[in-house]
Amino acid sequence: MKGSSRHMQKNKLKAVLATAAIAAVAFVGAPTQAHAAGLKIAIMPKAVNNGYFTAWNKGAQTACKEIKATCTYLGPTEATGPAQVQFINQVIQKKYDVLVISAADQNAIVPSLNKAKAAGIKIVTSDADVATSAASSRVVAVLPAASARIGTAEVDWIAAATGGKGKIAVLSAAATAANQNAWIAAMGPYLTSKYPNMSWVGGTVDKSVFYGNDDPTTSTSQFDAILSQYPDVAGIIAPTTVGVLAAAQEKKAKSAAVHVTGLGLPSQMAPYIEDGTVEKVGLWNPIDLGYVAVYAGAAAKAGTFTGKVGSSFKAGTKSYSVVAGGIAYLGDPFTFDKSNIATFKSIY
Ligand code: RAM
Repeated sequence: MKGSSRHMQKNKLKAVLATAAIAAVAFVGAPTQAHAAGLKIAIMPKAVNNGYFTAWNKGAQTACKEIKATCTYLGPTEATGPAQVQFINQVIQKKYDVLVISAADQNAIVPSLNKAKAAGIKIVTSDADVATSAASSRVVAVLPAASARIGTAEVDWIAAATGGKGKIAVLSAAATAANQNAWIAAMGPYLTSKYPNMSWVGGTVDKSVFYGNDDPTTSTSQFDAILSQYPDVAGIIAPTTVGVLAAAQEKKAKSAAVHVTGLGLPSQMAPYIEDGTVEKVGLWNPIDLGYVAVYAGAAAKAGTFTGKVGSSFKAGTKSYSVVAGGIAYLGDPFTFDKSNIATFKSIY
């Protein structure tokens, strides 16, 4: 009786997750708002050679088709601000109408964004924002979820893996990225207050962060650096799809005892979740994130969306409102483990 009701519950959960996964892409549907056709929109990732941004661009391109815009995916192969600046200059020269950008560096790109803004280009940051002090350089930031939700969730995942014990390190992207930095800032006090038997390898969270710069080779060598500097490390949180993949691969190659979690693409992490190298990772749907960001930019160009706190825009069937800081949020991340990875790995 117990067993069969558990089985039913499991099936029910599977059905709910499958529906959630489909719902996550389902609102990529018919346009709900009139936009001028023929807009020229630039979609700029931190770096083009990152699978996360390939998915983000997929959603962006879907939105572009729906609103009959011409969208170009362009950006550097190295996730740095100076490398992005060269591409922002091209966007200005080629007179784009809208720039959707994930900021590799929260400060270094701001002067170029201000030039673009002065040229009449509507700028939407998406995924990674500029510094709070530079918020006026963009119309709105379309971000996955509140930073505290993302950062604290990752601490809960590593606590579940380590049994709530031991020393933890962070394998991040670039030191200049606002998104990772905000998530890491939220991890620090949460781990200390919620998990008395866990601590940071360096004493505090900021002394426990290693930067892999969203580069697979650097991420792998930084993973190794954590293990050699802190041989008793119990868990590594990698709040970057590039970092968590490198960590899983290197953990497996070295048969390292350390637990690994973070923000991973289910399609990339599936083999490591299926073979038990990694218990659980999480992520929002990057396809939806890119989709929503394009709609925000097009509405701003059409003059139907100001980006002011309380203003809103539509993307597909949903409406998004701007909250404090000039931010519109997508929603909480999903988590992926052995129970649902098969469903999610085929989506993104
Ligand atoms: C990497 C990038 C991106 C981040 C994801 C989780 O792909 O750093 O900005 O949002 O990880």
